Amino acid sequence: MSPVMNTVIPRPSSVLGTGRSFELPADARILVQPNAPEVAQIGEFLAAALRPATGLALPVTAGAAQERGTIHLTTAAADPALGAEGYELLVAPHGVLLAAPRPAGLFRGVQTIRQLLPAAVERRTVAPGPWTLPTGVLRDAPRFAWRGAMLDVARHFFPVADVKRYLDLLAYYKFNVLHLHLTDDQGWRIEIKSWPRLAEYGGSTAVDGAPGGYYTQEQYADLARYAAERYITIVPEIDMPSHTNAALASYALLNCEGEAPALYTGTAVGFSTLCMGKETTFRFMDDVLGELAALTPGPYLHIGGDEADSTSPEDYQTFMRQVQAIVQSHGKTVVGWGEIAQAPLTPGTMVQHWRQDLTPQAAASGHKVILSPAGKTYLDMKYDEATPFGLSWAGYVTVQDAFAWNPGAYLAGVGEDAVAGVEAPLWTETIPTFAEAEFMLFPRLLAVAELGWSPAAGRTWDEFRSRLAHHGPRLEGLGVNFFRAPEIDWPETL
Ligand code: TNX
Repeated sequence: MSPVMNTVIPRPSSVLGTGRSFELPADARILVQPNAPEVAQIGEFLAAALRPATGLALPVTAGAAQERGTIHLTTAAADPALGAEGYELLVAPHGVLLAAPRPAGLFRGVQTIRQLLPAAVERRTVAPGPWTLPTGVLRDAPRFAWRGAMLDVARHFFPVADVKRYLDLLAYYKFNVLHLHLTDDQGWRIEIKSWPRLAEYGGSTAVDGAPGGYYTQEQYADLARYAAERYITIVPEIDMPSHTNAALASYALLNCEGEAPALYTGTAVGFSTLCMGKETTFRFMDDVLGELAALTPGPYLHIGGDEADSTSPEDYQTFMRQVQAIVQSHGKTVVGWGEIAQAPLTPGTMVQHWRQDLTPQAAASGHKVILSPAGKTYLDMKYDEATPFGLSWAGYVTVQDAFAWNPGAYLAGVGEDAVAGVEAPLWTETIPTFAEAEFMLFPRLLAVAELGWSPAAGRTWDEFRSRLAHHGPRLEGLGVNFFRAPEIDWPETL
């Protein structure tokens, strides 16, 4: 059977198969543009991905011209119209050329190369070849600039190794944002040097007595670096003014009454609030957001703002006015949940829609929107009544539900131009470890990847469904604990 080019997820903008194949020879090399350390690093990433299963040495060497039997990576002479993350891939019977105007585009193209090889290439031990790619020409660039996933590390804590694994999997499907929900009533997960009890005490708990934990600043910086090597931006969230019981429990002086509540391990929402009548609250916000801004190479700080049911409307306005000024003073852009659209927004502030809210009004005054509608993108929702964990307040979310909607025409009055992109949150009240997380994320996350990256034109559920089936063995090779959704005709296992 001659290999085909149209199994890639997310679906590339254009693919022209030419019906032959290129087989990696025993002495295959990865050829990188000379004097371009970033390109060489991407070449090393590709080699490291392919070596374990292929058993090939795959040396990475510098070279400006194409050579037989190589995969050639270059930013020279690539079409600038491909943009910040686009790339062009030419697979000929004698070798591969990957060209992109920017290194990020090469990194995205490298994921396509991986996906064009047999699924067994994702195994971590030597597998039988031959290691062939289908020949053809592929031109590709993303539809949206923000292709995100959110992990709630507050309700249950996920150690650094889990987050790195998640970053690896996100990279494979061309995501470029990982939003970390770092704080909530049940736990504070980031070390703040000026307020050490937040992590030490406020981070000691999780839902239902599960182990707590937090990231030291060194660990967080390491995660940000690991993400950057995958061209993924980490967007850290400090959820305020509600969802703050862990902070309020850690410092009595943050409470209006001067008394600290107990730590909380339940799953109710909306009961806690920062005290807007206290100067200390604003010093706290400035210290926390200042340290976080200094640790964060990306341009965004997420300030939460959701479900502030115990904050008066006047206090909520005060909070929003102050928090936007503070974030701006630290050189970052504010992102907040849809509720923030109830308050006056500073130019540049982005709104993350998750349920019925005033997002359309914010969009009308020029604010960019991130779409996370719960009934489509909340991957903590059960697939169906038989799903062993997860919630169902927004309904069941099948793979087809996650796939079959158009972000550019989802909210009345929020057109394609107002949409920064899509993001799939995983809230973890019922998700104790990353194995359960994988089960909820996969395969629905692949539908989100497709919505964020691929053109809407020509999109059909039937076509996606058959392409998704090819990813069963890939996810298996990657060791992912995925849900064998009955909607998909999964092929024989690896
Ligand atoms: C709503 S979405 C919340 C979270 C919960 C989630 C559970 C949002 C901004 N707030 O606090 O974890 O529902 O699905």
